[in-house]
Amino acid sequence: MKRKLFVASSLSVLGLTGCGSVGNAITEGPMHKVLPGAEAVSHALIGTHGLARTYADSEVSSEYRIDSLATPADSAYAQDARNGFRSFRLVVDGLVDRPQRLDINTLRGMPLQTQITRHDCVEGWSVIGKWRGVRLSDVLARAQPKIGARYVVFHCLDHDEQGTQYYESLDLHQAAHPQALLCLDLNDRPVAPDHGAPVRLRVPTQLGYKSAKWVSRIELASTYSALGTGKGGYWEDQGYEWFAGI
Ligand SMILES: Nc1nc2c(c(=O)[nH]1)N[C@H]1C(S)=C(S)[C@@H](COP(=O)(O)O)O[C@H]1N2
Ligand SMILES: [Mo]
Repeated sequence: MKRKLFVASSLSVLGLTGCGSVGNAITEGPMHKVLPGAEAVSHALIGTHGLARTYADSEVSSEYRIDSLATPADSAYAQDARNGFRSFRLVVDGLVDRPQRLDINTLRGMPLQTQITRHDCVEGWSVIGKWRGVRLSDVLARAQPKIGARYVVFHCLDHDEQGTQYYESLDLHQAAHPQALLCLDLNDRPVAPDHGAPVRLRVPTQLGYKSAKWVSRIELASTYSALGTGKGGYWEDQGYEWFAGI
């Protein structure tokens, strides 16, 4: 993703062009007033809780490509990785009634979901992986978001060459999706450092850049405008669409 920016907005509707009549109904119908553009089309086609397709074990890709900023290289991360991330705590804070600091054992003790889904990078490649993790909604429920919370912001451990940290965000509605998982395992092994260990988000209903790796803090917020340049994510700040539904 260090290369050129593709036009994410057109990509996110590309997969839907076979359903022109639905698209027209949306742009002309009453839903158009509720949800703008691609988001309206995607919600109409898959429903607000529409599920991403799942695959068989035999369809899992033999190699899972890597696409991100560099894996955290600091000695604390490397040492914790060697120790099974014993010191790691996933912080959940912001507009919540019960801030959380969850260690890996606590996360593994929660109900684990397994899903074999396809990861679609905005640059045009896809891989199928078997992911296991806890539902994002289960983690949020423990923290009890306050009334004013609208967004779920993922703060990550990696940063670019300028020192800018990767971050992403979903709204609470997207975060409640049953396939939005905080993943601990990929293909029956703990997620490798290069794929975002120890905890990485998977949102199979949206383009790959929404699936934040190396998540260390989940912040509930009323807005994301104070972060970065205010667009809701590292790549969004550089021109990608905040809504990346596929
Ligand atoms: N923290 C963080 N998360 C990230 C990225 C990143 O650079 N940093 N890249 C995104 C992009 S563009 C893609 S396609 C996927 C790639 O995940 P993978 O490297 O596990 O295949 O991670 C996403 N999540
Ligand atoms: Mo990507």
